[in-house]
Amino acid sequence: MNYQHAVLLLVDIQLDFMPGGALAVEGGDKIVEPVRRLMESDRFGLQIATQDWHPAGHISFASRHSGRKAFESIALYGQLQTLWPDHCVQGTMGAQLHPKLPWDRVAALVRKGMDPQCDSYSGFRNNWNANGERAATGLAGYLRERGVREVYVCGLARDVCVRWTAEDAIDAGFHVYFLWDATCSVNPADDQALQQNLINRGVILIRTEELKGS
Ligand code: VGL
Ligand code: ZN
Repeated sequence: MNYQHAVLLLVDIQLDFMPGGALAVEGGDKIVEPVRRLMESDRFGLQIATQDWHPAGHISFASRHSGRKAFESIALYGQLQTLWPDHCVQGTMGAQLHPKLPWDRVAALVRKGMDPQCDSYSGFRNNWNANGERAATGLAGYLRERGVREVYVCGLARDVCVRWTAEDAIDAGFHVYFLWDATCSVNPADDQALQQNLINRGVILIRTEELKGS
């Protein structure tokens, strides 16, 4: 085992974020092969997945806000909220984890975005609620109790849920590695700025082929 105190955190690798899905990330399916290799390598002492899992009519859906279109932003609880197409609705096909990946290897699944009134991008904390707080999911404590010190993030979308997860992991005190080629952006035009932001936050950007034993 190369990375004993490390978790591979698999963020939102779900059909709705794949080409043809409700909130398709262009080229999102290109991550499936590198992610499969990571999952099957047995390099990580622990593998954990997140799953975006919204109730129908979720606050983040443009369809909930009359006169609004998907990808517009509104003010919500004093913060900017992007409005999304309906996606990852609990129990639907689009919410399913990608069927070509070996999910049996995952020790726990963190479902997020279940609060009808609050969005949740990160696996560690919800977005801000009406009280101006970001509720913890318990993942940081879970990982600490398991002896994890390093968090390796991959999945979709690079510039939304993977980014927020990486930044929260930094804030929770973990060493964070961002597996760049095992992620893909909703908005690739902003990738350079995203790289700089992540580096400034202390996130280490790496490619999957740079991992030991690959
Ligand atoms: C995501 C937008 C809305 C993601 C989830 O997984 O990146 N993006 N919900
Ligand atoms: Zn969502």
